Amino acid sequence: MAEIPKSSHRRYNPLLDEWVLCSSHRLQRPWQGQVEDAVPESRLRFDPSCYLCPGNARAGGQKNPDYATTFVFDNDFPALLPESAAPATGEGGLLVSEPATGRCRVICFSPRHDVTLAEMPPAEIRPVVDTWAEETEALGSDPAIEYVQLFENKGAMMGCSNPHPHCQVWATGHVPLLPARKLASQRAWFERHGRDLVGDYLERELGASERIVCRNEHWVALVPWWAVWPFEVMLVPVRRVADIPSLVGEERDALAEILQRVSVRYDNLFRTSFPYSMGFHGRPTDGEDHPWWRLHAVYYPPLLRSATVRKFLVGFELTAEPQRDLTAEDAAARLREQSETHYRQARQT
Ligand code: H2U
Repeated sequence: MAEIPKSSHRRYNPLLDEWVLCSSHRLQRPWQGQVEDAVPESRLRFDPSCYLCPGNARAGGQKNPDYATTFVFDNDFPALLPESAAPATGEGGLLVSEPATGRCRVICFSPRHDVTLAEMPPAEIRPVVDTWAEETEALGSDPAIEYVQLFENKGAMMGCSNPHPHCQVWATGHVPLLPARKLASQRAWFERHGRDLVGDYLERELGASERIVCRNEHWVALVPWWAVWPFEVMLVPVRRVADIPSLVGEERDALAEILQRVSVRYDNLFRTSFPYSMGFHGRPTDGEDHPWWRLHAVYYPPLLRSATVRKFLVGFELTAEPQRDLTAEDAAARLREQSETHYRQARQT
């Protein structure tokens, strides 16, 4: 078990080849939290003005079907298009550019406007997992697509445009920056050790347990050693699979379950609908097996001390390297002690 230093130190992220400065001595007590009931959010089951609710019109004039579980559509304002007329430039290594192509889709998790993953039973989240698998498979099978990124922006604080539960899929003709770094790290580790990096990391974490938040038979939720965001969480499958489509039925059920449990713990922490950006990192869709790759999900939530007090990545973080005061171990302990009954439900009963 690695000793946890009490004085300032840096921790290494072997997946992104990055460092984070940890100033644990700055906190007299590990917890300066404050719990408050945030202003109640709008709880309309159906919102006639929502462009994601069943039967409503979207910006392009298209009408959503009367869907009952998940609903997927091509983003009406895609960041990437299948064709690009941009030329490749950069002779001499400066003013370098290359054309970028791809497809962008939106996935609604539920016809209901007033729920989040924290309030959906795992049986209702399972179709979301299956939709993620189908979209990854369908988009990734296009030879023009090298990588499929699934991500959820939740909460206005993270720039989410609409509380209706949804995520986005951006399928790209290139492997983007962060997955490309993870590809290089995982491949190098595998070539050196003959095992997968994330699997080796998981084994160390299970041996130590101080950064584990919760787990089930097939998935582990933990605050990574190298966490940058105060309550950053990583979801890791117990069996090495390289992507969501490779998950078998039981692993998909277990993923639905742990997604819900982590979301409830997050909401309960500050008694608010917890904002975050989360995403899945699976293998590139270039037709290779990528035996070094282990699927994982990352949550990057901005809140630090309450429903309104957030961490900013500014100053030293922006100009030099990320920094945190709260230790990953204390963050994991705080998440671990949360109930798995949602505070809204607890209040009703
Ligand atoms: P965010 O909430 O994470 O911004 O995702 C919503 C997406 O929905 C966003 O990418 C798209 C936006 O382009 N959108 C449509 O495709 N159609 C609409 O009518 C409005 C928004």
